[in-house]
Amino acid sequence: MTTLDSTVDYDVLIPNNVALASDARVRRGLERWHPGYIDWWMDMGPDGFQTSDVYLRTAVRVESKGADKWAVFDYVKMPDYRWGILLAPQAEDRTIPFGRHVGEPAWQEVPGEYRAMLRRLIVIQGDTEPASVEQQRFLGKTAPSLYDMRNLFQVNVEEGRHLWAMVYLLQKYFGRDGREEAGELLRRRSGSDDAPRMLGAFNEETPDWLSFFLFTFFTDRDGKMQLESLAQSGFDPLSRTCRFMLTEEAFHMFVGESGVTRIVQRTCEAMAAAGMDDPSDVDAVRALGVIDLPTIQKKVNLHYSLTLDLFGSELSTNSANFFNAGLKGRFREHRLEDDHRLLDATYGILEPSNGARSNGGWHIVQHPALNALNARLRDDFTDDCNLGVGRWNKTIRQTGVDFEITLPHVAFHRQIGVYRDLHATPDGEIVPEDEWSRRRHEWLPNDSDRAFIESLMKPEFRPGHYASWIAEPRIRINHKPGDFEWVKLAEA
Ligand code: BYC
Ligand code: FE
Ligand code: FE
Repeated sequence: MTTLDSTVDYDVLIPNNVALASDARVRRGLERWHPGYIDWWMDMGPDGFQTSDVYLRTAVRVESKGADKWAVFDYVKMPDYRWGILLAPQAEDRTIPFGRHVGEPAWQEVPGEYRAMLRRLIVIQGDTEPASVEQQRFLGKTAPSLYDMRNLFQVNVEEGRHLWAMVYLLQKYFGRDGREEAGELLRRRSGSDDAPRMLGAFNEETPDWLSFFLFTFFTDRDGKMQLESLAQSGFDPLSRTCRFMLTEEAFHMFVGESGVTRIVQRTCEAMAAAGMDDPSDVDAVRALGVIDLPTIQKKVNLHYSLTLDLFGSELSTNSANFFNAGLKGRFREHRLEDDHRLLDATYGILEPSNGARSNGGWHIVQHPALNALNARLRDDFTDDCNLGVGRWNKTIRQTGVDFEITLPHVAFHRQIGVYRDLHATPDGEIVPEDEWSRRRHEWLPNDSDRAFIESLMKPEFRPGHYASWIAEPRIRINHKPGDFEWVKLAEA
C-alpha cells in the first residue's frame, strides 16, 4: 500500500499525491504522455488566450485542514497550469458498498474478471473531459466580461485535469492497453466525422455564452451524478479520484447556475425599466439588448434533453452489470437504506399508455430496479436540476415579471432510450412526426433565435464592465473587487 499525504508534491513535472516519485513505470508513462497533452491543449484549448495571465485556482491539497485551504489563487498562463494527479485520502478498511461483493474489502487492484468493464467506464468518463474543452474553445473571444472569461478558463483547465485523473488510472492499472486508450483520448475530437467523442452531447456545439452556462448547469451536472456513482465504486482508486473531482465540479455548476441567473435578472430588470410586462413580446424585449425569456426556455429545452441522453437507456443491462460487479453504484449509495443488491426491488418508468404513436397519456411501469439504474440516476439528476430552476424562477418573481422556466417532459427530443422513437412536445403530448417537425421551432432554438443570440456575442474586455445582456455578479471569486483584472490580456 502506498502511503499518502493530503499535500500535493509540486517540485516535480507532474504534481501528485500518489507517490509518483517512487513509481518509475507509471511516472515514465505519464511523462511520455505529457507532451502530447500539451500539444492537444495548444491546438484544442482556449483559442487566442494561451499567453494571457489568468487568475486561476490550483489545488494544493486534497482536503482543507484548519486554516489551510485546498486551493491557491494566482495569475497563471494556461499552458503553465500545474495539472496534477490528486486522489482523495484512502479511507481505512473501506468495503465494497453494493452489488454481488457488498461488504468485501474494496479492491486496490483491478479485479481480472471486471477489467474490460472498468476500463470502458474510465475511458468514457475520460473522453468527456477534453471534449468539453474542445466545445468551448472559441468562447473566450466573445466573453461578456473578464470575470466570465476567467471562469470559463478555470472550468477548462479543471476539465483538463479530469482527463489527467482518468489517464493516471489507465496508465497505472491497465498496462499497455491503458496507455493505448490514453493516446486515443488525445486523438478523438468533438464533432469530428472520423474520430468523434464517444457520447452524443459531447459532439454538439457550444456556440454562445447562454449555451455555455446551460452546458455547465446541465451537462456538468451529469458529470456530478456520474462521478457520485463512480465515487461509490468498489475499485478504490476510481472512488478516490472521483471524490476529489467532485470538489472541483461544484464550481462548474456554480458558473452555470449563476450565469443563467444573471442573464434572467438582466432581462427582467430591463423589461421592468422599460415598463414592459409581456415576456412573450419577443421583438420588443430583444430591442432592449437582452435575451427574451421564451428563447432562454428553448435553450433550456435543448440542453436538458441532450443531457438526459447522456444517462444511456432507461433500461440497461450494462448498468445492471456495472452495479452487480460493484463498479458503479447509485447516487449517494451510502445514504440509501436497502440491501444494496436490488435483488427483488422494482423501479417505475414512465411509458406511453397506448404505444409510441398515439397520445393516450402516460403510465408508470415497474421494472426490475437493477435494469433501471440509468433511469433512476436520471431522475435524481432531474430533482437536482429543479432546485436550480426554482432559484431562477425566484429571481424572475422578485422583479415582478410573470414567467416561469420549466424543464420539458422527459420524453421530449430524445435520441437514446425508451422515448427515442416517439415525438413528444415539452408538455408530454405525443404528436405525429410531421406535426413535431413543423412545430419544432416553437420549442427549440431556431435560426432567427440563434442569429439574435449571436448578434449579442460581442466581447467586453474592460475590467468591471459587463455586456448588455448579463448582470454583474453579486458574489465574486475569492472576494476580489469589482474592477479586478481577472485576465491580463496579452498584447496582440
Ligand atoms: N451517446 O446500456 P446503454 C462529464 C451507448 S459527463 C452515444 O443504454 P449504458 C462531463 C453505450 O455506450 C459524465 N452512445 O447505456 C460533463 C452502449 O454502447 P455499447 C461522463 C451512447 O452503457 C461536462 C450502448 O449505447 N461519465 O463528466 O448503461 C464537462 C447501449 O448503452 C449514449 C459517464 O458517462 C450516448 N448518450 O450507459 C466535462 C460515466 N448512451 O457498449 C465532463 C461512465 C449510451 O453497446 N459511463 N450509449 O458499445 C457510463 O456509466 C455509461 O457508459 C453511460 C451509458 C451512462 C454513458
Ligand atoms: Fe470534469
Ligand atoms: Fe465539469
